[in-house]
Amino acid sequence: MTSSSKHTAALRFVHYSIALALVCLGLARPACSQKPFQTLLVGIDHRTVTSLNGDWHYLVDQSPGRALYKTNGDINDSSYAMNSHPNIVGQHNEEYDFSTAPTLKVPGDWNTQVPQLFNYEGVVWYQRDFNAEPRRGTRTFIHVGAANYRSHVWVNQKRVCDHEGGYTPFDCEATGVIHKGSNFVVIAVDATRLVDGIPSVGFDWFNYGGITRDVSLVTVPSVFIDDYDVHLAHGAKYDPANAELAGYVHVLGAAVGTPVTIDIPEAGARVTAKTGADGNAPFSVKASSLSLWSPESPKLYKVNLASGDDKLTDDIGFRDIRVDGTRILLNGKAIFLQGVNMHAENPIRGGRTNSDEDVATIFGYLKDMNANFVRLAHYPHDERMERTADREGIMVWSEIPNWQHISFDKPEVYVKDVLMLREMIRRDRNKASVILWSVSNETPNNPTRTKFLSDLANEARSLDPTRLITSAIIGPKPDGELRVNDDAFCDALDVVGQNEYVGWYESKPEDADKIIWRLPQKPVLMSEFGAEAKYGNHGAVNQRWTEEQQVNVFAHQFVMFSKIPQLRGTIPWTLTDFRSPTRNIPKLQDGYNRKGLISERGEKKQAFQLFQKAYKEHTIGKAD
Ligand code: GCB
Repeated sequence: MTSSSKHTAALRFVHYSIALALVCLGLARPACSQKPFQTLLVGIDHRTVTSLNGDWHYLVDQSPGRALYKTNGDINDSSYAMNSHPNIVGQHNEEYDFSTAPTLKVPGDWNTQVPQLFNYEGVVWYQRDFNAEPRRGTRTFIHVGAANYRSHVWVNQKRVCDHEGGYTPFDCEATGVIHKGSNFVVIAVDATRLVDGIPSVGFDWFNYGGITRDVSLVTVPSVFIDDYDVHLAHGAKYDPANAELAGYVHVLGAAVGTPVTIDIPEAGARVTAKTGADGNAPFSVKASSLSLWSPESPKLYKVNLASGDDKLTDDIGFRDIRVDGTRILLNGKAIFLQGVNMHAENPIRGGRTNSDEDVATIFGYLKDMNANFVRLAHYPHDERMERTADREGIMVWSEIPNWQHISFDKPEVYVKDVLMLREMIRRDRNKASVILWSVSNETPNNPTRTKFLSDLANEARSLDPTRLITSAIIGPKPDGELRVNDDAFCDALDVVGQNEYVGWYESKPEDADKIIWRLPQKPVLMSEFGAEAKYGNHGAVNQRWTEEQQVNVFAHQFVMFSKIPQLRGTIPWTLTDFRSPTRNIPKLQDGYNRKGLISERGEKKQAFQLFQKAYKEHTIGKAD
């Protein structure tokens, strides 16, 4: 990104922050609890931090949050957040006590840890003690990888931040609030669904509540690197001789002209840039030797960043991704994406994915399937996923949870959406594996939504002009043997994701053989297709819920795909069966969406083998 476009992006964010504040003034407060963030630390897993993972005491609030919300909807700062202890004898005071309360593991959803909380979608209060030794000239943050859906954080009784959004990270500044010795943090997490939330109230996955990702205490110098972007310079055309790296390093609190060093020894690239008035130091530098990142060769470089007292080393790969007509080019070479969809749910133990073991299991499946691509549906997953994808050479689609019905008519929802988009892009913009930012999934085609999402797609493009912007479009109404996607929103996309369930929700599996698609003249990914099957349930190819029928649906889809010239990727729904409270056919579903190629216990269905073979032999689709 050029310095001016970065500057424009920064300015735009300031505008949105102001807009958010104004919008919130006029709203029911619980619906608008988020304050614009001061910062969001990038590369946190490459800094030395104090982990706050482990056992946290918890108390369940009375729904809809009697201790958290005052009757007018304001946040109550003087209830459980105080962490005071009851007088068991003597004068009556409080009627709660964290110190003797049971514990929940962080990171972890509450649903799979406490049987009574399995279906709970309200407020849970978390508390833990921690030791600190604040030093002069430093700043301290509590970094939360993700907590679903709204979070309010107090340190030593002072509220340090509020956050809305269940799948993106946030930082709460504790500088000046923490002291030497023992401190405590209280986090109230509210998993209540909101009509104006993102996602809104109805969605086809499990609403795991709680602090679902890592929490850490981060101490940095008072002037520190909070954001950076190091990428292969993205010119108008791909140039194989291009060895220029470009981007920016943002140093929070830096005076104008503060030097920042970007050093990539193995690539023979080193440059010192200077911060501008906004703390941002744009740079570009020629590398004397550069191997580009690709699935075949997922090369990562040690990138050393330093400014003043702060330094950090990240592992970053460099590659070029762009569209040429209906082709997708990776480093100038046309590619076909052999993908699969997945939710962030652990296939063996259930619950949210958030550990190295979880991620290793998933990448084991992806590799076994010969996939080179994964769609992380329908929200940003744990950062470990992108880190592992970077190392393993699996390309990634990352998405914000604009799922089906969103309040597209509300400006404040747009403002929240931009913040969420920004948090997603900021966390993962240095991951070479991420090639696509998706702004939505299966939204209703009407002018209000088209304007909203087209603006959001353009926002994503201006925040990151080096990647491709996409969205999963809902399957069109059947028109005999025709399926027509004439959604105007596709104009705002680089790559069109097309969902469809021919052979499951509509038509018979074999009808797919005759279906002809009219699709935009852009690269198209069949971003969802599939059928439900219970692992071990066998029968005829036309018997629903059997493994044989699931294979049959896919086999006919492959025939249909062979007639789509601009098809550049296949992404079956989905890698594993996943919990969804709306899936209530006893004995077949039992609370699971059964469109997985693998069961929730890790058992591979016949359809898994079908894709494994097709992907190994590259029999579906063409790169150009
Ligand atoms: C869809 C949605 C996905 C659902 C899937 C299904 O179109 O995008 O979230 O889970 O269909 O199984 O119905």
